[in-house]
Amino acid sequence: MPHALIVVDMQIDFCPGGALAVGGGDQLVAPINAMMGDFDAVILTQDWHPADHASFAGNHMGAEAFDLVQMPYGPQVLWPAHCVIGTAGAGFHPGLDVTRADLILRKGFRPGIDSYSAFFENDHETSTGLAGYLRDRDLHQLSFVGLAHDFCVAWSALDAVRLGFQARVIEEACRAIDLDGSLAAARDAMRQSGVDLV
Ligand code: VGL
Ligand code: ZN
Repeated sequence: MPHALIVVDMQIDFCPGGALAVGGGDQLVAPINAMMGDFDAVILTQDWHPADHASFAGNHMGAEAFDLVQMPYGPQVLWPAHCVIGTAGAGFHPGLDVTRADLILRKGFRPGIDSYSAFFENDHETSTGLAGYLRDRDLHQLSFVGLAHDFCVAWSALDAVRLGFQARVIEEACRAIDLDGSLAAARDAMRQSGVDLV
């Protein structure tokens, strides 16, 4: 079965020195580049937010980064401003081999709603269009790597199995933010949903 590698959010702002740095994020560049040739397709996702995005703590009076708030679509962690459209931090890590990507999928560009998953925005309803793209290309087997393990990687893998794809997460090629046990919770949820953790 055709097999796609989905490389999640390997961007400057999620690497050490970036606005929302994930520890060790830059260490994934070489192993991810090395595995790209093993797949029938490579897809990169790119977190891509307008400056007035609702997930940014600075856009909420009195809020601080990493506070949890209720949005019309459910709970939302507030983040430091990151991956702002057109800024250097929104770019891919300069070492990432972007030449191999068939598709670059941007997400999180609507001001009022965040999008961790590559498939749906955080209301779990608004589609990014990725499922249709993968189905049209018969890419039913998906491997996920990148940042962050416990947010965008996990939410993407969970949606993938919910949509009927076969999904696995290559854990040594992921790094987590790990807020209040979020990595353990995400791994439990993935295991229970039938995501293969390898
Ligand atoms: C991510 C928080 C906010 C991620 C993106 O890529 O996991 N996390 N935006
Ligand atoms: Zn984001």
